[in-house]
Amino acid sequence: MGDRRLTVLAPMRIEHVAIKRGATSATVLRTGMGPAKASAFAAGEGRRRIDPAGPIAVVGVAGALSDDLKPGDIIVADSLVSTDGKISVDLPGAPLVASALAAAGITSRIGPLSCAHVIIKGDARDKLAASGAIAVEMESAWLADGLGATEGGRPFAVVRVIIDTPSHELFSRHTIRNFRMVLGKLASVVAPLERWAEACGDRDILLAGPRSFCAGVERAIEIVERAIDRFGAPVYVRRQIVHNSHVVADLERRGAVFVEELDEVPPGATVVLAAHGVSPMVRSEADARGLQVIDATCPLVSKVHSEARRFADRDFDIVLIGHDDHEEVIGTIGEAPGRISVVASAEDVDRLAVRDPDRVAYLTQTTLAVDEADGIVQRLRERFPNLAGPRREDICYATQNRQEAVTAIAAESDVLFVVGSANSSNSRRLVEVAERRGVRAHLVDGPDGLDVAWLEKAVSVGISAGASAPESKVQEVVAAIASLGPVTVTERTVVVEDVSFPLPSLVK
Ligand code: 0CJ
Ligand code: F3S
Repeated sequence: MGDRRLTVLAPMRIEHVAIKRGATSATVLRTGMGPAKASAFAAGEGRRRIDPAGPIAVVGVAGALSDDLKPGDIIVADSLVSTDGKISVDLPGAPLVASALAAAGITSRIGPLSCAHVIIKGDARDKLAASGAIAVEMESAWLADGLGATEGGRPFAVVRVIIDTPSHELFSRHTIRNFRMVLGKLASVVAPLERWAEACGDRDILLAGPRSFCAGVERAIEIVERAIDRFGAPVYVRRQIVHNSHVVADLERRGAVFVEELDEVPPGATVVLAAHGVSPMVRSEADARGLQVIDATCPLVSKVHSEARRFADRDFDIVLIGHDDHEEVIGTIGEAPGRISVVASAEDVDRLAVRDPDRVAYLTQTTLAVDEADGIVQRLRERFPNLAGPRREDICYATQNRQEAVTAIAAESDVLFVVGSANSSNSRRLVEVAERRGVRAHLVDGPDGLDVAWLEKAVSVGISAGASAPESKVQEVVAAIASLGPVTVTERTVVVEDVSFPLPSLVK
């Protein structure tokens, strides 16, 4: 790892001088300015002097396409498109480059770069901005194309410092002053790029299976999509349908409106209740407001609700193992208010006060760590030998399978990433399960959450995803890691899931 030297490519002489000043171990080469010189460099000196698999970073100035950016702002390209449409390069490792800059206290913006044949000025900037690009320069696409970055496996980064903006164009009176400041910034990004290059190398990626969406999450998302199709946007959803920022953002784009409480929903509108379940009080409130309710509560959560009612009817005190601020737990408590005590640890069990030690039952949140919950149940049995419980474990099949799959790859992983949002209980438990198996583990919402420092010296990388995390985000994380060098991807599937739940009649 990191045994290949970084080559930094600087287009203009003035950039080359500044960048050389910032380099410690990198080779800094001058390519010349513009597409023709960049292509000629790639075909000639570039081929001769650059290690064919070594990491390359193009560093230089760029023009901003909107006034959101100002001179001195630093851009990390996540794609390059030439204005003639002939070259298009994805750079999925941009978040890793940005993380190396961030570790050095340098803030950057990730976005698409346009690569033009001529200096872009005036109205031409607005036209290019419409393509989605945030800045424009004149070399990177041709360098990437000529040096093999388009074929994958060759680490390639583009970091540009904004020199001019639509309201402060190049060769205005601001240019000289800006140039001095910008040259300092060019020098400052080289050491972080050397750090990024340290993490470049070949890797094995182990994908835990099963991972990502469970049957309850698939169903919940489908319910919202079908409700929008059937009843038209907006369809209101109480709370996050599942605890994942990407799922929520995607459904918002399609016409879902997420609310915290039902009083934000107009009378008579359609509202979907999230997968984690609600207290009966919420259903009564929906009735009182005349709302059309579509219930996306996972059937496995509904099962825990009916167990709570069953034990409450038999006059048991109920101990619910779970996290008292979690929506699922709040919903379950609502089934038997005053009867349920929540415990999150064996120590909590010692503090419990019950009416009759022979009439105590336990239930669990569906997304707990199996090993942790087992310890708590054991302590409950020690205190209450006649403890009653559910007929079958409440921790759901999907939670158990994902934990088993993480356990299966943990021993072989130097680092393990769990894709999932920070408020996803089952995703967080996967991180803890991995850590208890002795592997460094990190929860990431997607590639933007990755830190290149975590990948230094990590040859074997395990990846899993919580039940609410889309597989597309897993693939983006894989692509980001593959931007550091060739990867071998292996799936390790401990069990094949074939669970599905029927849809509610309103959206069948
Ligand atoms: O409790 C559930 C119905 C699990 C839903 C899927 O996962 P997520 O992340 O939305 O929820 P947790 O925070 O409960 O894991
Ligand atoms: Fe249901 Fe378990 Fe998924 S409770 S929503 S199947 S994580």
